[in-house]
Amino acid sequence: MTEASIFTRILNGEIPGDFVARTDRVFAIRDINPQAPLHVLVIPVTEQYRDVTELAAGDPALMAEMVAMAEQIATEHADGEFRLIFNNGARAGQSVFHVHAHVLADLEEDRLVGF
Ligand code: DGP
Repeated sequence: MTEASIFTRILNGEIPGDFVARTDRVFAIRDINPQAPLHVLVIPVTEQYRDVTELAAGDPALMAEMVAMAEQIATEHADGEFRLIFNNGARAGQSVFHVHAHVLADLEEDRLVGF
């Protein structure tokens, strides 16, 4: 058996996490290294999809649930507008291969490029 991802370990309570939303299929935690005033990771409970390419092909409805959760979080914690970023592959900055979306909000206009 492969080792559980860091996000699964957070979900299971083995590692602390700052949860901001949760359904039976998707959960959201604050990023440990925030790049914006609001920086949350939206993550499917299943870790069967490594990246957004696999997720979109395997379960587009789950991807839509992630987008809906991102919108809900941006509305509750910011002004409702947000960036949604999937790093897809190590050379694109992906370090955790349990698919997740970065939700960035409360952005300053001069910091829109670079992450
Ligand atoms: P990526 O580089 O796109 O795979 O994003 C992984 C993100 O996960 C990165 O922004 C930092 C975050 N991260 C890594 N370890 C932890 C952790 O233990 N707790 C939390 N909250 N976030 C973590």
